[in-house]
Amino acid sequence: MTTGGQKREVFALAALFVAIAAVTVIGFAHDWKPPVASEEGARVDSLIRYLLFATGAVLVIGAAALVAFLWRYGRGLPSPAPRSDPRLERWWSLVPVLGMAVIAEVGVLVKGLPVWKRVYGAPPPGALVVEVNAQQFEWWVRYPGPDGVFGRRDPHLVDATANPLGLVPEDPAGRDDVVVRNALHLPAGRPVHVRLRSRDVLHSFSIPEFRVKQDVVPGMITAITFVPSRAGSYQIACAELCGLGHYRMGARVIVHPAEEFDTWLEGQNGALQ
Ligand SMILES: [Cu+2]
Repeated sequence: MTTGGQKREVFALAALFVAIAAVTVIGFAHDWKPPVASEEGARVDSLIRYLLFATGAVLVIGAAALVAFLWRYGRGLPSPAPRSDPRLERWWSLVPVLGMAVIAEVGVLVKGLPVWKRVYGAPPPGALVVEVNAQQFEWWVRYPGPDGVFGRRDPHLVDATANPLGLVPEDPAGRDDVVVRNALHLPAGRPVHVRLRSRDVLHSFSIPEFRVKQDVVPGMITAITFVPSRAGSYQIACAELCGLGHYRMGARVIVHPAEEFDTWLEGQNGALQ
């Protein structure tokens, strides 16, 4: 091929890389997520930002190097470089691998692990413990009531209208338990420990503003902790296809200022009272 033809190819490639880089940068610059409303969510965002910028920088540097080499050696001129140099190649395999490992590990260890510990570690003392029960196609929320103890449950006692969670009436701890359908009331600024249970199939407890998404698995309890940081009303959406009614398996999270939440909870009757 003529030198002119190759020059055009290099220009076209350079234009392609610049376009990819521009789209990437513009895509990163725009915040596609809903405004964050939990303390952990802010940290998750920070981790995502770090990984996007770090790997984005690697992409741009790599593409620029590729174009530069094409420009320098891709014009049909005899290359001054030796055809192969195993030692150099080994080094230039090792350096990017180590570089990427450092970028990833810094993200995971420095930024990721502390968030993981907050979300999946033991809840801090004073955390509000709430039970969220998923079933086709609704969410049942249970608070332990003034005694702070959840009453026992028996699957045989489940009754769709009278006793949806199968609370055992003989258990005094369960008498003051507060049960709410499709609404999760929470206080702002206080750690919340959510215990997730499913009555039937796999569901997923997802609150985009909290950056929370946790599978709800029948036969086991999954638990997460987070601190709602902003009063407001947000959507809980089931994020796991769980049947024909999956699309309508939604509920609201209502985050109250702390005192308002206490007033709300005191105003609720026990499920079995
Ligand atoms: Cu579901």
